[in-house]
Parts: sequence; structure tokens; C-alpha cells
Amino acid sequence: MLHIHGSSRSRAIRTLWMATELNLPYEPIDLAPRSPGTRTAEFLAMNPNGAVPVIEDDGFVLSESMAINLYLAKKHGGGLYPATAHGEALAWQWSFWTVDRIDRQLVTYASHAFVLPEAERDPAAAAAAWAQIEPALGVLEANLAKRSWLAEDAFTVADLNVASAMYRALFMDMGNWPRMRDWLARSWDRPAAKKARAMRE
Ligand SMILES: N[C@@H](CCC(=O)N[C@@H](CS)C(=O)NCC(=O)O)C(=O)O
Repeated sequence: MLHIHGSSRSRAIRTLWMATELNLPYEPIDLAPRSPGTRTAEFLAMNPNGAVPVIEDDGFVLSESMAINLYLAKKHGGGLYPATAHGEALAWQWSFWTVDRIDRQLVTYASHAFVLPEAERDPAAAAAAWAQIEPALGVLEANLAKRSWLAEDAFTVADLNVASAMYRALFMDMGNWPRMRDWLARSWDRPAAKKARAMRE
């Protein structure tokens, strides 16, 4: 049995989307980031970083949302995991790129631009994050001028990993990056993505 630790209002939404794409039965454990449940000895034994998501898959424990999704897609086959070595490598490339260039930056930007109550926002933090996000969006836009999806001719875990990390961009004006905006909309328009969103909103 697959257990998914992490609230849908956290990065666990990425794992919930993937499990839904794959039609996997799973038990959700609704843990909010930094909540007491993530500070127990039992949880820290699974992820000493104290962060969600974490999965337990028949006793196999894995953290890091990108790695979890690559693992689940590979294990359960189907078109979501690229069929070729090149496609697989591109899924790794875009997943690592997302962690490096998008993930934390977008969370920081959104928090300080529109998520936190106004009194708690730090405009300088938002501006510094945006300065890193803007060129990354340009990279994505240029790539999507060459192909419709990131790793293959169809939606794969590469698209899911990047698009799910860009959840906050759904609420931002992406008009300067029309191909990226279209790709993001196509990704989040999938039935599994809509179900994952509904768990959160
Ligand atoms: N790189 C990790 C980041 C995980 C992460 O930072 N999760 C947040 C919630 S979205 C968390 O649990 N933070 C609490 C903490 O780090 O103590 C991943 O992608 O899974």
C-alpha cells in the first residue's frame, strides 16, 4: 500500500497529482508543513529534513517530490515515464532544473507578492525571487517553441514535475510567456491535475 504524507496545500500536491494520474490506491496522511506531526521521531526517521511530501510504498520510504514522482512513474509504467533513454534523461534534466531555478523561488515570490497577509510581505524578497524566476520562464518559453511537451511528444512526468511546481503561476499574469502559459494550462487541464487542485482549493 502507498502512503502519501503531506497536505495537498504543500508540495505533496505534486505527489497526489501523480498518484491520481496513475490511478494508484493510496492512503493520504494530511500533514501540514512544520506541523507537530512532522516533528515526531517517527516522521523524522522517514525524513530527517522534517519536510513533506514523503511516501511509504510497501515499506520503501522516499522523500523529495521530484524523486517520488520519477519513481512512481517509472514503477507503474504507462506513457507517463519516457520510453527512451533520451526522454528519461530530459525528465531528469527538467526535474533538477525545476529544483534549481523555479521551485523555492516561486514559493518565495508568491508568498511575498500575494499569499501572505499584506503586513507579513517583504517586497525585497519578492523582487529578489522574481529576478531569478524571470530568466527561468524565458528558458521554458524558448524550449516550448521547439516542442509541445518537455521530454517526449506527449505529456510525461517531466511536464508533471515542472507544471506542478509552478502551481502558483496559475494565479499570476504569464502573458509574457504565451507558449509556457499554454503548456501550463494544458498540463493543469488534465483530469488528474484538476482532482489534485480540488483537494487543495
Ligand atoms: N525539495 C523538497 C522540499 C520539501 C519542502 O520544503 N516541503 C515543505 C512544504 S511545501 C516543508 O515541509 N517544509 C517544512 C520544513 O522544511 O520544515 C521537495 O521537493 O520535496
